[in-house]
Amino acid sequence: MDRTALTIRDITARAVIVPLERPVRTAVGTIPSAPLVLIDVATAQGIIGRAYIFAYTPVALRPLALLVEEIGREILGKPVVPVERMRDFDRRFRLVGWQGLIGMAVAGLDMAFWDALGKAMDQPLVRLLGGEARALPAYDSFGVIDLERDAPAIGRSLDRGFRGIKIKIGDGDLRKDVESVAAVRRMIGPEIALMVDYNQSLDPVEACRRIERLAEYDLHWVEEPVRADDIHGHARVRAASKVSVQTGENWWFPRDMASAIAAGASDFAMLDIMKIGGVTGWLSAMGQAEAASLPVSSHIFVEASAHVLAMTPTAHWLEYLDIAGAILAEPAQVVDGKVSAKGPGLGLEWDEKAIAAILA
Ligand code: SMN
Ligand code: MG
Repeated sequence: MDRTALTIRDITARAVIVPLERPVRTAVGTIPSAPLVLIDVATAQGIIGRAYIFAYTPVALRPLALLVEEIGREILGKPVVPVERMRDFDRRFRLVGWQGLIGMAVAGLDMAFWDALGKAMDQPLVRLLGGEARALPAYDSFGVIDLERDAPAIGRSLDRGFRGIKIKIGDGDLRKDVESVAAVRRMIGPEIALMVDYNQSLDPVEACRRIERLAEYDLHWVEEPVRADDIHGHARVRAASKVSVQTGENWWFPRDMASAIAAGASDFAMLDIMKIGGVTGWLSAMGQAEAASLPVSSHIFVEASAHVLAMTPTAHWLEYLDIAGAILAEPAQVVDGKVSAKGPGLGLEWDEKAIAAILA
């Protein structure tokens, strides 16, 4: 009997605003809490596939939830075969395009489909895909920091065994960037990897100027120094900088990644499992990264990323930035600075009591 022969019976999407341990302060704005759409794909066989997607801003939250349910209505009765459903979505949305809420909704459904298959086989998704749930080196991801306020938390990160710390910069002038980077480098010492993230806030000339000045602090990477969609600007900065360039969290589906690779935009690839097109999109993207010898790191989505990153040939770092833990029955665990995938499926079970308290 084929336990993975599942049929889509019902798709629901719930909009919630999830509290964060600390706001995500970036050079281009602050995310005080996580607007998430919780997706449940109920199958005729009784299995429920679950996933969440991140709307970034509350204004997109309800429209995104509605979009998931509208798209879901069109596929009721179809088999839970993620690759076929993605092929259909590709054709169905060719005219409107993947970028934006459509792509986010499609990726969320894809993740829920794969979750359902893992649950049907009672296996963590990584095992279903032929990998193993190995412990992945993670870095603790901070926003723009205020050392007085954040020093205790950075200390706790080191106590938890994180071997990397990321901070966001670019919210002020170069002097402020240097102050933050120098202070954190002093605090964590020379052995811990230090990453910085400009969140697309500079132009290429200013980015080169600032990176030149920051290079003495042994930065592991400088992330999104310029606009995410300026792949040639990223390539210019990369060609001029001693520090490795990281980008990719805003690549929409594997074709966007292919364009960035062709432009020589980055030394690494930071894949966001939602924007890259879910598990199906990630499987395609990881092949591109291997062919281009790009080390792959994940972007938020800790739980699902732990599965796909564990089987990525050029796996690099898992970003630990927990945006969903407050509504999960079992939030992702960090053990000695590492994260391992857990199942079955993606290992997501909702904490319905916590959700009831914050339903948008
Ligand atoms: C980031 C951006 C938006 C939301 C969460 C995190 C950031 C990162 O660019 O890389 O962590
Ligand atoms: Mg980033």
